[in-house]
Amino acid sequence: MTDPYAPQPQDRFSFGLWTVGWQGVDVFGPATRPPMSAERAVAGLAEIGAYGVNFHDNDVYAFEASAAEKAERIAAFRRALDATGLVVTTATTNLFGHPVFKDGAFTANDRDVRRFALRKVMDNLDLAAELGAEVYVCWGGREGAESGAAKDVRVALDRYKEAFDVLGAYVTDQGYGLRFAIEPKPNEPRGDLLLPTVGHALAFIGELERPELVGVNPEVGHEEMAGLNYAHGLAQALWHGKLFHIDLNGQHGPRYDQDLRFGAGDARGAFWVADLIDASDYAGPIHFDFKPPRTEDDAGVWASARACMRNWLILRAKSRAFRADPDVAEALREARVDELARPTLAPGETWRDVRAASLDIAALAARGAAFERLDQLALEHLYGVR
Ligand SMILES: [Mn+2]
Repeated sequence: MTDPYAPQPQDRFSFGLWTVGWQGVDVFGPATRPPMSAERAVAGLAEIGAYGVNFHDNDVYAFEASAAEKAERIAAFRRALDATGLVVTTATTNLFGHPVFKDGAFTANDRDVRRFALRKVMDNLDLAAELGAEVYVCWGGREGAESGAAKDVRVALDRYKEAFDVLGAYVTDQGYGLRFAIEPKPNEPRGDLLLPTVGHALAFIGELERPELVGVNPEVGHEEMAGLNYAHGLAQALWHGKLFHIDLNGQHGPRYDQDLRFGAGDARGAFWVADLIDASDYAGPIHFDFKPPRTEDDAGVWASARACMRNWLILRAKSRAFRADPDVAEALREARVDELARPTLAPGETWRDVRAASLDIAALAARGAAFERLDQLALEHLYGVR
């Protein structure tokens, strides 16, 4: 029997090179695993059934690499991509690791740092375009502050906008088909980060010179660190036509960024994410941005990467079974979920008709919403008893 939860190319699963390549360095201790080259990450991801990869410039070559070393590392990465058929779906820039970025990149108070950051992004946009990436993720890793007077947030947002305007001009002038996806995060590594949630990022995008080039890349853990409902954030991004990419992982509420494998955090939340994305017109990769815990050896790294894809396929199957269940169809009707799609005013009506209509408020107030039965059906599918 074929495994229904085996990844297929049409599932478009992708991983950041830094996920399986994470050495387990945290604030309390050094690496627990040896470095992993980009070509080994690509080969391993192809072996477990991934479709594509995302990379930071410095996942492929070191920050300090000479021109010759950089060329050699990029060539090895390319050979691995060619040998495995893995696609570069996405790329991004490391604007947070090196000490030069300790006060941020696009919003560092130091103007020279901001100019260096833009140059670093443009260098990697060239490589991203060459390798066929369609989306360029921008996580403002250290764009933020720990103290009030150190950062004038309104001025920092001027500089943040300026950076996206310059980069938008760059990809347009170069004729690249790349679009940017801002990845919000509320805090960590800075005390407070700029563009902390999907909503902040969507509002910011509306102020840019080329808003059509910029969308969002919401991450499960980042929204849940802010106590928010990730599926709701995705839904609003879809509503705005701005869901350019997704970063799937797991998190247990407001605490440090756990980057657990997808499905290992809030399982109920993950079910609704699979349900939403499966029924949406989102056409980007199903991308995982997680960290195999520091406890794991190499075998554990690949076990957790495989599990991300498997959990997605399991939850997607459960969501499809939920949607196909006749009891669910009846419960949805009872809960009047379809009625929400009906405009509040009928064609030709105006506010005058609304004001004139007589309503039985007491009867409306007494009417139950019938949501509990519906939600219990979802839980029973999730718990595997239906
Ligand atoms: Mn994270």
